[in-house]
Amino acid sequence: MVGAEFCVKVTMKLKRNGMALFAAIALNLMAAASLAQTASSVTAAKVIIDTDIGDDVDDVFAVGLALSSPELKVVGISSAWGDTALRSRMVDRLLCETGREDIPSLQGISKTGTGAGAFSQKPWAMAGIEHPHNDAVAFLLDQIKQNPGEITLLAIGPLSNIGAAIDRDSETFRKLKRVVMMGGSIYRGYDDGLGLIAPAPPSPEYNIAMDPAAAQKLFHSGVPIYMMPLDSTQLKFDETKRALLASISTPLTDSLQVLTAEWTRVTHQPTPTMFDVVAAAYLVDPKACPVTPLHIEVDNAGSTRVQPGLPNANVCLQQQEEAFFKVLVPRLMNQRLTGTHVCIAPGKTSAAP
Ligand SMILES: [Ca+2]
Repeated sequence: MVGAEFCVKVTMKLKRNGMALFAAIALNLMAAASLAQTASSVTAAKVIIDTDIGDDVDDVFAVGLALSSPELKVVGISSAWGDTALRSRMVDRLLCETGREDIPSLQGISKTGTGAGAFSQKPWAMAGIEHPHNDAVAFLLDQIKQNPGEITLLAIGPLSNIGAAIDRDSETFRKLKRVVMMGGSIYRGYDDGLGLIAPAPPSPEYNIAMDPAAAQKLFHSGVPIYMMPLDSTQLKFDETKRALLASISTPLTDSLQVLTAEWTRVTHQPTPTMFDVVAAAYLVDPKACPVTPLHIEVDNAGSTRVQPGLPNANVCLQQQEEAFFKVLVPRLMNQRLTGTHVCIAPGKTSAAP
């Protein structure tokens, strides 16, 4: 049974009778056993996540998926763009809630620009405990030096930290194994994501358009790029899936629910779009978004166009709804990540101001 079908059928059963709950739990446990087997039989891929977590809500789903996937070893999480101090504080709280404070949380460059998104999940982030953070760009370059050819960079925000790393030490940056990124718009722009109207024509995509100069440096860096553009990432975490997520309570699923609610309060949208999560899912299972080699050029306005020339990016052009949710949903439902202590600063709450 495929992911979307699985969600619909499980939810319908839950509505019909309680016995089906046990069937759903049994299915989850079987999948969990399968995941554990996978983890023990392969070496986890080393990943650094560079994220503008806190604006749109897809970043925290992407980080949550990475933390829930035994196929990945998250080496560090760096904050990108805008208020990177608060973003790192939000990462700290997420790592505390999920019992993964062994993962370093790094602060990136605090650049901003016209059209930048609002920090919708500020109340949850502000309630976290303040810690000092080391420099994200130095950490990235150090990790590449220590693990040449082994580190995958999952880039799910504007690319300022990446541009700075290339400026600081392009030779070391080239020793990344690859960059897997959400970004760009090849044949499809932002649309309703439902396929009910004709796809919108391509337009500058946020992660590229906030810092086109940094994107240009990345696409000319020589590092293998795996690119998930708007063409393949406008998948909806719809009401059925939200209901399924709400049927269990773990620190991660509770956090995802509150953060989605905070995002909804600011944006007046009920349904998250899984932009960044598709890039994370590709890391777990490439079938979640198969790629095509293309030569991509980034212009100064942030458009990403196919041009003649040797391929410099592997691009996923067609979204794979069933394969994607089959990666995401079981992992979120099966994880039992749990911290061991309070993650909210004394006297603080996550209440909106
Ligand atoms: Ca993002």
